Amino acid sequence: MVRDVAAKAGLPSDFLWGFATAAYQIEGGATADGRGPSIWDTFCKIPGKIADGSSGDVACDSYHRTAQDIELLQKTGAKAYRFSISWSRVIPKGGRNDPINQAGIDFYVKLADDLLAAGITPFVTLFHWDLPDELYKRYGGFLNKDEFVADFAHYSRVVFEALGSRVKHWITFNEPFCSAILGHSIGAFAPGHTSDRTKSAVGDSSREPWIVGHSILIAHAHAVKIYRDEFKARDGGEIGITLNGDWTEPWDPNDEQDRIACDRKIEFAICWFADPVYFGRYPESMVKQLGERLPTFTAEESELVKGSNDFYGMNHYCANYIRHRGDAVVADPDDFSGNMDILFEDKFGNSIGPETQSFWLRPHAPGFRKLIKWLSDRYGRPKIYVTENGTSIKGENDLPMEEILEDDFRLEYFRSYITAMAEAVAEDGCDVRGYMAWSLMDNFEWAEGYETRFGVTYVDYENGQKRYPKKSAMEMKNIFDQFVGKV
Ligand code: GBH
Repeated sequence: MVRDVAAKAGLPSDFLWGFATAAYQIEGGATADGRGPSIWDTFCKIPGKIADGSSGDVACDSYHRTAQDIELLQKTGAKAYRFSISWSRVIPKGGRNDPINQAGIDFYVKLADDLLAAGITPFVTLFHWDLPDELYKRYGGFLNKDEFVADFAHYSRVVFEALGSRVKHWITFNEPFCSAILGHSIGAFAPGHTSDRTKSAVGDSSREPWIVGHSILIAHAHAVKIYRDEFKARDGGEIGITLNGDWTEPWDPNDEQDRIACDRKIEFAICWFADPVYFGRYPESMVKQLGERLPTFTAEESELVKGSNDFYGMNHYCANYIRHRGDAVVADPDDFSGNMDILFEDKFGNSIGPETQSFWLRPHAPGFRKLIKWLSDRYGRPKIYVTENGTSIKGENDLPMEEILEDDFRLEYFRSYITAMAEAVAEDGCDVRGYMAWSLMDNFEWAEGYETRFGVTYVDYENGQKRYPKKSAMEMKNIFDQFVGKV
C-alpha cells in the first residue's frame, strides 16, 4: 500500500502575491496622447494574423480605467501588481534621438503613485513585446544589435529616471523566447518573420531568432548596468529578466535519450537566456546543435551579461512529454526545440493534463515544483519571482457570463500550482518571494485575439469594458492565507 504523505508547504511572511498584465493587452488608447504605433499595431492589421481579426486598439481600455483596475486589485487583497510600459507611449518613435512624450510618462507615474497609495507594490516590465514600429522600420529592430541596444538603454534610463523613486522591482524583458521564436521563426507574433523568408535582414533567415535572442540579452545587460550604476544607490530597487518555460517529462521514462531530451528542451527554452545571465555563456547543447547559427559572446559581452539578475523572473504555465529525435546538428531552420517531439501523451497514452482553450497549455501542477527545483539547482538557489502563471478554460468564451464567473477549473489550477510552489519552498528549500497570476483580467490574447480568456476578472467587451471578478479572483487571498507565514 502506498501511504500518501502530504508534503510540507509554506511561503515566507513577506511574500508578494498579486496579478499581472501587459500594456498592449489591456491599455487600448492606441493613439491617445501621442502614443506611437508598435510592431503589434502593425502586425494586427495583416489579414489572418489574429484569430478574430481584432487588435489592441481598445482592449480593456485600461488607459482610461486605471482607477477601476486598482479597485479590482484591492478587492482581491493583492499585494503586488505587475504591469508593462508601452515604449512607444513614452518615446513614440522609440529612438535615443527621438522626442520623449511627457503625457506617456505621466500616465505611468500616476499609475505607480495610485498603486502605492492603495498599498500595492508595482512590478514594472520595461518590454512586453511591443517594440516601437519605427525602430523596426528604421533598422530591423532586434536584428540590429548595436542600434537596438543603444535605443533600449536610452529608453530604460528615461523610465528609471521617471519612476525609480516609486518602483523597486524592475523586469527588463518579458519572455525573449517569444520575440525570437514566435516573432522571427514561426511568425505567429509580431513582426511575423518566418524561416522561409527568401530575403532575410541578416542574409539567412534561419539565423534570425538566435540573433534576436542575442540582442535582447545584451540589451537586458546594458539596462541592468545602467540601473546598478546610476539608480540603485538612489532608489534601492532590484532588476531581472523574465523567462518562460514549461516542465518536461520523458515520453518513455525508460529511455535514456528521452530523459536527456527533457533537459535539452529546457535548455533550448530557458537556459538559452538564463545560462548567459548566470554563467556568461550559452548551453553546450545549443552550441552543439545550432552550430554557426548561434552567435558567440565577445569576452566583453560575456562579462557584461554574467551576473545581470538580481532575481529570476519565472513565467510558467504547463508541461509536455518529450521524445528524442536525434542529436546531430539541426539543419532544419524550423527546428528551434533541439531535435525532439513535444507531445501531450506519453508512450502509454497517459495525458499530461486536461485540454484548455490554449492549444499549448495542459495544466500539470507537479511540474511547477519540479521546474522551480531544477532552476534553483542549476543557478544556485536564486531569488525567484513567479511573474506569470495561469490558465485559459476550454470553451469558456462560449458560456453565458454567469457561468464564466464560476471558474472552478481556473481556481483549481491556481490552488494546485500555488501548493506546488509552496512545497518547492518548504520542502526543497527554493527561494520564491512572489507570485503574480496571469491575468488580472481577460485581455487581448495576442494571436488568439479576445476568444481566449486568461483573466480572474471577466471583461465585457460588448458593454463598455465593464469588469466582473470571477470566483478565482476572490479566492486567491484564501489560497495564499493558507501558506504565507508558514515557513
Ligand atoms: C505568456 O506567455 C505571455 O507572457 C502573456 O502575454 C500571455 O497572455 C500569456 O502567456 C498567455 O498566453 O507556438 O507552439 O511555440 C506564455 C508562454 C510561450 C505560451 C510560447 C505559448 C507558444 C507555443 N508562451 N507558446 S508554440
